[in-house]
Amino acid sequence: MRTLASLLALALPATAQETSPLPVQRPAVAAPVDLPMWLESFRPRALAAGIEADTFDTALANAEMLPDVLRRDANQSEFTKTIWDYLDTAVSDLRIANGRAAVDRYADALAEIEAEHGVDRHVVAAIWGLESSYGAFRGNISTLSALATLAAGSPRAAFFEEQLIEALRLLQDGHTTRAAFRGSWAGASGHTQFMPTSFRDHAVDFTGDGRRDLWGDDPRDALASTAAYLKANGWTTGQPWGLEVTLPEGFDYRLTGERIEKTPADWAALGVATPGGAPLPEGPPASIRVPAGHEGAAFLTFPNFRVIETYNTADAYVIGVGHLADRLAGGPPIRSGWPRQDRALSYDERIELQLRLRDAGFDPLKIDAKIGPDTLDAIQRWQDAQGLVPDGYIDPDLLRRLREQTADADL
Ligand SMILES: [Ca+2]
Repeated sequence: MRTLASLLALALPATAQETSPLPVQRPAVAAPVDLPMWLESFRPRALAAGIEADTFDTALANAEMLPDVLRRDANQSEFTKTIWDYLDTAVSDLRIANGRAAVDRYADALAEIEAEHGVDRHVVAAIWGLESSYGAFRGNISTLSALATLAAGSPRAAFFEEQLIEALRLLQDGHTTRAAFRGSWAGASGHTQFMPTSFRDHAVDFTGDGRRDLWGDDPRDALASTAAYLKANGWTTGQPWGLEVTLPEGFDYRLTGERIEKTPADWAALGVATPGGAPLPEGPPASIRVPAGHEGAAFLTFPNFRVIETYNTADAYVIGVGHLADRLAGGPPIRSGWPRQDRALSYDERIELQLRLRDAGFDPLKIDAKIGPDTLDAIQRWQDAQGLVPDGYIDPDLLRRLREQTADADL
């Protein structure tokens, strides 16, 4: 969700850890918190925000401290995977088949939702597919306990306290029950894993029963709410999220990355084409992303890419949603291969990469293990200076080259 941008809520398994030659400062896991004591201090603030005493006392009577939730909150950056491993799971044959069945089953509702909110039904279904396998796995952690734990013990306590208050409010207003209110460790819940503030701001009652029920077996409120959320975050009706493209021999990879935008016509003039040879669609300025560098697939991405990013900022997630949506609509698999021999860098290695880039004079601006636009830009400039293809792709080989160059540096 938008407000969860930094959480990278992809439930991806961590890669195997390897010993790094650099000592790295890791985020600390918060000390255990006395939850009953914290709830007592929180109670007046919740009541002042409009939560009734009865609601508060009943809803949180059995709230539990969940140490594992705090551990995951602190270790979130460990969750990393190569894009091809991610897509193998995210857009598996089974998820495509289940998705096509789900789109058939809810065809009427999805058509109505698309007409009302202007968001492609296959994108809505793809988010449902990735967030909960079309409702099959909605998460089983008590949302109230998870949010209370995080509000009491996370470094982002204020954010989670607001989520907890909105969670109490939606219970108070009867949208779901305490028993049904379960989801992820980070407090997202329901068919499409909404945070409580996203529920407050965007959820809609599609079924007309007066409840905005994102948690029951009927997914229609959740599907409509997801469309409403995307619309509110700027979805452009009728525009694709992106599409796979081919880049010509000798393409200047300094032009890749979200910061460079050109119209499809301008990209076409540079030799960018569709894999099948059809003309590029007309559209607004778009970027070229190469999530696995010049040895992997390239995508021309339109502004709707950034709208899906408000759900989850990981490029792999957005491409997963977009590609799954295309497959649900009958589109072809991604045609380019991937450099499958490579592995993802660990958290420690990404920190080391950023430190070494800075030391080499290509400052990534932040040392946070996140490979965002500033780090990508620094990598591309460093690659260019080395005479490498400036595609921004990081792998163990790139880190090895950086280590060689900065071996004597005092980091
Ligand atoms: Ca409803």
